[in-house]
Amino acid sequence: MEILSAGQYNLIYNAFSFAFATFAASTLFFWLGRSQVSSQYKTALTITGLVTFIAAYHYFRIFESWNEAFEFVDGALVATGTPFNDAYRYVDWLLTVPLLLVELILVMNLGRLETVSRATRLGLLAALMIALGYPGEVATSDGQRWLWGILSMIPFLWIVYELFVGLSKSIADQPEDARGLVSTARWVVVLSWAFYPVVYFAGAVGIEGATASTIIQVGYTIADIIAKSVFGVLIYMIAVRKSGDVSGDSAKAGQAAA
Ligand SMILES: *C/C=C(C)/C=C/C=C(C)/C=C/C1=C(C)CCCC1(C)C
Repeated sequence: MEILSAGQYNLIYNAFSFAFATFAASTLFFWLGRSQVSSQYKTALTITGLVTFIAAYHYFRIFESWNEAFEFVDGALVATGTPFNDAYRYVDWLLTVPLLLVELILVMNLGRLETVSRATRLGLLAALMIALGYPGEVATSDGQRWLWGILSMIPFLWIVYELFVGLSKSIADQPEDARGLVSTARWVVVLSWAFYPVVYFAGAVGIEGATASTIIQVGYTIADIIAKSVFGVLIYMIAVRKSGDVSGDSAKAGQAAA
């Protein structure tokens, strides 16, 4: 990696440190929050905390790797020769991205069959999207980056389609006071996720250098915080609201009986 200015280096260093603290604190919040929701939503919060736990671990490793890749010698930043390990990100995504979709499905409290089929389909699509993106991320030619990136866009667009078309009836069936939050959660997924391919393809149109590295590292970090912690808070709010929402549950039971 080309040498960054001390300011750029510190900005990235602080972003990684901030993300680690955010994910660690989020994990505690989500797991302790399980006691605030009724039993059918506890698994959703367990998984929400698992996602931020996995992310906290990886940001700790990313932070350490960043620390080892550079050092200051007489006030000047130099590379130590130990390469910065960017693969932690993809390993993290491979685990957390399917789980994020499972969170959303679980908190919607759909029927058992629908939960299993939607969570499986969305989870597999998400894993496929990340697995297809990786060869392009580490490729040395722009052509390869384009090829794998476009292949990865197919499951991505399929997920967006599932969230807006496949889930729209289930969202309409949510209790009225939770419907808006569920719809917001879906938008947070789509908008925060859309940021990743933008950053990725910026690397395929020749944006390079220290400024690009700074944008990519800080940009992915901000997107991760929104996609995992901010989204998690929405999942938590939906679970709390639906737990207190006796009328919503009985309306649902009424529908099932009819
Ligand atoms: C917590 C981490 C999250 C939510 C990561 C999400 C990552 C993506 C939505 C990545 C998508 C990509 C494409 C759609 C095409 C180019 C390659 C990727 C992997 C950057």
